Amino acid sequence: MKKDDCIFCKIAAGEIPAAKVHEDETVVAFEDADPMMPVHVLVIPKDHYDNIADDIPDATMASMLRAVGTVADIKGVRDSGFRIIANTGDDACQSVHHVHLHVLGGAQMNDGDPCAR
Ligand code: DGP
Repeated sequence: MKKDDCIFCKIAAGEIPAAKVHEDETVVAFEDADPMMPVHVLVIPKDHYDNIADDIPDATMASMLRAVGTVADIKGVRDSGFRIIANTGDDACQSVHHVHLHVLGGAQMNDGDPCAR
């Protein structure tokens, strides 16, 4: 499913460019346009869901989480450590309403930060 006027749907479909890190039949991972850390990759499903609390099929959820490990390997942060964040809704400052996991790493973090927007 694709949603009109969703920028991440357009990235998933290749209609607008993104620096892709990983892709399979279910998910795409690409560099965040405004990185907060040396490693800042977004993992999205190709199908549109508004946020992590949407009615996401189990297989799609599993693919997203599996992709996190793949991204960590590709970006070289599996051993050093990384953080995943899913901003959800207004209180969490979700700005793009297509579910995405921020994969953040590449530098020492402190408790409580970074809060991905
Ligand atoms: P959030 O605030 O959790 O909804 O994060 C949305 C992220 O998406 C934010 O870190 C910036 C990123 N972003 C927004 N538009 C684009 C885009 O067109 N391309 C890429 N690569 N990233 C984008």
